[in-house]
Order: sequence, then C-alpha cells, then structure tokens
Amino acid sequence: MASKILFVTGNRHKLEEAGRILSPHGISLEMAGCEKLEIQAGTLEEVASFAAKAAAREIDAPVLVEDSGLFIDALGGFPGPYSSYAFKTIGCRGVLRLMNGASDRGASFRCAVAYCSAGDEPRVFTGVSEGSIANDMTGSSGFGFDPIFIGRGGRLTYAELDAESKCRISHRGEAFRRFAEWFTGA
Ligand code: ITT
Repeated sequence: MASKILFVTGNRHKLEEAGRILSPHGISLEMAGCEKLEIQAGTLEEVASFAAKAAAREIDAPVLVEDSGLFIDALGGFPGPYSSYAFKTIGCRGVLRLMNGASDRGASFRCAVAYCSAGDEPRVFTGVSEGSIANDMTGSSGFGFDPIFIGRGGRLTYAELDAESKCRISHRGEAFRRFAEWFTGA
C-alpha cells in the first residue's frame, strides 16, 4: 500500500510535480491544511527545515516542506531564496530585463526538501539543476520561471518540456528522489 504524506505548500504545481516524482516509489502526497511558515533566511535548507518543524508540531504528524529558487550567476545568486517574491513582483519579464546585455547567462534551480515528524529534527534533501537563462520567454508548461530556464545541454526551456521530462532532470526531481530513497530504505 502507498504511504501517504502531508505536503505543506500553497503551490499546486509543486504538489503535482512532487506527487509525480514520488509515485513510482509508492509514496503519495496530500496538501496539508496548514500554512508554510516562511522565515527570511540565507539558504533554502534553513527555510524548509524551519517550516517543516513548525508544521509537524502544529498538526502533530510527519510532513514534507519544499523550498526552491532560481539562482542567477550574473546577479550574484539573486533571486535565490527570494524567488517567490521576485516572481510575484517582477516575474519572468523583469528577470529578463535585469539580464539585458549580460553575457554570462549561467543559472541554477535549487531545491531543499525537509521531512519532519512531530518532536523530531528535520532531515533535508537537496537537488540542483544547472542551466542558463534564455533570451526570451518560451513555452507554456510548468510554472514560475520555467519559460526562461534552459537545462544544461538542452535547447528547450522547462516550459517547453512535458511534465515527465522536466521532473526527470529538475532540481525538484533530484531532491524528492533522494528523499524517497531514504524514506523507503532503498
Ligand atoms: P510554497 O512556499 O507554498 O511551497 P512557493 O511558490 O511560494 O510555494 P517557494 O517559496 O519555494 O514556493 O518559492 C519558489 C519560487 O521559485 C516559486 O514561486 C517559483 O517562482 C520559483 N520556482 C521554484 N521551482 C520552480 C520550478 O520548478 N519552475 C519554475 N519556477 C520555480
């Protein structure tokens, strides 16, 4: 029988992608009915750990929390842990404007997944996908910064990939697969 775990997120796209990644490992996700407590911190790991510990305590059950972001080399890693805010404010177009004329277009998507049971310390699993920032927005799949991110060695943005292909190479895919291997003892 599949293990069901509560996932603390307000982002349905994350829930859909994480569910797709975990399902071959016999794990299914359900959106938790509590808020993700977002602290301001320098790393995704700290943000995810803090939120997971707080949520596990609040609902008295094991939970998963994920924090992710786009780190752009030419912008000193911005927006990084502030990606959610940057997406809501300047969006893909604003990032392209900031990158106007930049010859170094290197960037990475990063993801930290924290698993925590009530009263325990969180365990964190990370994933990275290296790539670059496109010159224009292309594609309509996915969410967030997908239309401007091209994975390493590829030509297509994440928004031009189908969900299965994105999850195979994405930061989220790597982090959740690492979690699944630990959780199932594989
Ligand atoms: P929760 O905190 O409720 O889980 P969120 O969308 O606010 O949802 P984050 O705080 O982790 O999530 O912010 C990550 C942001 O980084 C997200 O809103 C996107 O703009 C961007 N992002 C993360 N992963 C992405 C992906 O796979 N594709 C495109 N953009 C992504």
